[in-house]
Amino acid sequence: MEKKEINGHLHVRYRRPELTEAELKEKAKQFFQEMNLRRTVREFDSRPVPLEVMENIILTAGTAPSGAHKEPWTFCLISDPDIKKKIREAAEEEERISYSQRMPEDWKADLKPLGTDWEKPFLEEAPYLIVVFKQSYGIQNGEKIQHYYVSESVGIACGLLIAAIHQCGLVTVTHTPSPMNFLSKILNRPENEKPFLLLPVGFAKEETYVPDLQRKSLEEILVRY
Ligand code: IYR
Repeated sequence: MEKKEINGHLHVRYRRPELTEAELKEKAKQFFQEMNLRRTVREFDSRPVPLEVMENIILTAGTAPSGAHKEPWTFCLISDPDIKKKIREAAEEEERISYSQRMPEDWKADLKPLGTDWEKPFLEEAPYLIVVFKQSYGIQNGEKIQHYYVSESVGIACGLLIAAIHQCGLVTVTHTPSPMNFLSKILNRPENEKPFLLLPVGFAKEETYVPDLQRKSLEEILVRY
C-alpha cells in the first residue's frame, strides 16, 4: 500500500474505481431503486438470522464518519429471550403512559395512518434487537476523552445500519420508546453511554402489509442553485 507522511501523520493512498458516465448513472439509479424499497416493518417472522450477518451489519454501521474519528457508538446485539422480554415489558410500560397521557392528540392523529399503539410484540418476536448507544464521552486508560458531534455521528451510523439491514433482505423499525433510560439499566451500560435507538431486526412476516405511503418528490426535497 502506498503511504505518505503528511503533517507528521501517515496517510494511505486512496482510490475509487473509475466508472464511465453510463456506469455512474446506472449505479446511482440502482442504489436509489434498492433503497426506495426499504419500508419500516413491525411484523417479524420467527426465521432465524445467522449471527455472522448481524456482525457484518454492525461492522457496516461502524464505517460511518464521526467527529474527529472518535466513533462514539456502542451497538448492543440481543438474542437472549429473557432480555428481550424485559425490554418489551419496560418499553410497553413507558408507551402505555405515553399514548394515554404524554402524547398530545395532534401527535396521535399523525400516527393514526401508521397504526401504532403502546403494544410492542416485535420486541420479543424479532430474532435480534440492536440497541444503539451514543457515548457522550469516551474512556481510555481510565481517562475521559472528548467526543464531538455525537448525535450527528451516531445518527449517520444508524442510517448505514438501516441500509445494511435492508440490502440483505431483512427489515427493521426505528423504535424510540420515550424515555429510554430503562435500556441502560437492563443492559447494564456505563455512565458515558446514552440510549439512542432500538431496532428489532429479522425477516418480515410472510404476509406483511405496510402503510401506502408516498415519498416527497425530488422537487420537494431539492433546491437547485
Ligand atoms: N414512540 C411511540 C410513538 C411513535 C412516535 C413516532 I414520531 C413514530 O413515527 C412512531 C411511533 C411508539 O413507538 O409507538
